[in-house]
Amino acid sequence: MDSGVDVFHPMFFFADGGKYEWIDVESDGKFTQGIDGIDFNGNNVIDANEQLRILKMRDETWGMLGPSSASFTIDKDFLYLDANGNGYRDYGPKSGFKESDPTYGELLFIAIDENDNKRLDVQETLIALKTSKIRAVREKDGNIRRRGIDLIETEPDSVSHGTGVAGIVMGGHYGVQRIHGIAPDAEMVFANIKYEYTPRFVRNFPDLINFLIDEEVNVILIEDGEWGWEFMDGSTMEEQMLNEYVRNGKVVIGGAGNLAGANMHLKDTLKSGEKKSYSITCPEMSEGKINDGVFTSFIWTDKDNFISFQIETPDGNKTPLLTKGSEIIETGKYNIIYSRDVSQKGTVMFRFGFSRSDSGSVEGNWTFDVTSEKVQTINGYVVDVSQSWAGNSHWNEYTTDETTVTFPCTGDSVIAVGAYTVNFPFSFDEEINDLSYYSGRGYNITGKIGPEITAPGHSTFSLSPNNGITIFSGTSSAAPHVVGAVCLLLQYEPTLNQSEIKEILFSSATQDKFTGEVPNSSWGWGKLNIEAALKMLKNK
Ligand SMILES: [Ca+2]
Ligand SMILES: [Ca+2]
Ligand SMILES: [Ca+2]
Ligand SMILES: [Ca+2]
Repeated sequence: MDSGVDVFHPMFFFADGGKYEWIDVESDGKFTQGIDGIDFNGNNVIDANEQLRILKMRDETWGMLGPSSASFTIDKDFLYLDANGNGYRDYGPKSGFKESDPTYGELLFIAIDENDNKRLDVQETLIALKTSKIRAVREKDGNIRRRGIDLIETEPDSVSHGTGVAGIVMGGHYGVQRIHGIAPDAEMVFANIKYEYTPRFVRNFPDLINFLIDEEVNVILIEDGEWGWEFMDGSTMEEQMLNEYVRNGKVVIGGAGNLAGANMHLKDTLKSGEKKSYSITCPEMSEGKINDGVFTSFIWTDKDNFISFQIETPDGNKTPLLTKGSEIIETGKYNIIYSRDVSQKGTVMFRFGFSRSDSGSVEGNWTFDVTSEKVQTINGYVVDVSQSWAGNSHWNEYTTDETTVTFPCTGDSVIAVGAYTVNFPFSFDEEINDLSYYSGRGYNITGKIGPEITAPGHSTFSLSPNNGITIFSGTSSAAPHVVGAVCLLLQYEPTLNQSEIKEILFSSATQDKFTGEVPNSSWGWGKLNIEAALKMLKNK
């Protein structure tokens, strides 16, 4: 469940198109593009439509993977048959390719570096790619594209997030690329998220979940995290649908969210009758958008406690005391929507949305005077139009990283994955192998531990649309590492259910000086250790 996928990325085709020898036409002992090729018609000549050229991967890693060269990099780039001799790779329906065409364009090859000298030698084999690893895509408007029918027509991944996630799960080919996915033999089905303007930003979850269940996928990976206007207690219809799916023997995994470290969550314990003030500061512009919608919610566990709220707008006007019900009220130039709701699990959410009738920015300080009837711990969340993890609009008091695992990873059956830092730290004071500062923490409001396992999340590398290799970070990167690991376990033993998989993953996870004693609410049961997990399964 994500933004979509680039169905044309070479890393998303299986190497099932057969083995080929290539001919070194000028006998210079090396691959020469546009001259060397494959003698398909057996006439002992490389004809004009038999020449191979290099499809360079577009390196967006700022040199983190080393310098790029213009020549063929055998553990990164692909070769293609330049069948029309125009010097570039034609692909897709616009160039006349059809669903039945392998690799949906001019034929792609990987080169097998048998002697491991990082170059393509004359006697070394090429393997043609053929079949897409993508079985189906449900597009944002509900249209379903299927491999073998019309997958070639799939809408592009304009956000590029899903392509990055897919690369970590199943991109590439064993023993070929330096950077490839965890489970290259896996297939994926995509349910493309449609984003909305106000929380919940993803409203088509039930449709997406139902589609994936109908497709009988083994593992659902949820790539969305929301915190505004959510009960955060696993009570929603969507989370219960996932419970049902797991009860049927399947697996659900999601990124714990990147909400820590950005002051978008506060936690405080109110005394009986005590009035406390909390405030948010909202910028005029939030990540390039006019900040014309800011959303806050307070949640607590005692539904019989009627906590009251009075809000002071940035221009100094105050609302009446609000304790229950729901309404849209005008206060000066601002519109305030509020409601008090109780979840099926008894969690109370008092939510607010701030906007202006002239659609202007709600910039400035908003203050909440909060009075509780009883002793009560409350959690406050804020999110704005940017829908961003960066904390553009943020709390000024009582902020904490606790209870920052986001919906729908708050679901009882979702394995929430935290992120730790590998390769390159985010900042100078962040240590390799330590928890990424933004990785969502527990405990959840229900007492669930929060993240249950952690995996590499920062800085990791994956794919981007249009033949890209890119930096891809966050719990969004950590979670597909765990999905890939689960795919490998299922490849070995297809009958494993979620509780069996959890037992293997959690008991094989690495504990070190960074994780400390496990389980804990930052790391769960520790760091994903795929090798140990597979060995544990094999030795069972
Ligand atoms: Ca040559
Ligand atoms: Ca020929
Ligand atoms: Ca061409
Ligand atoms: Ca070689």
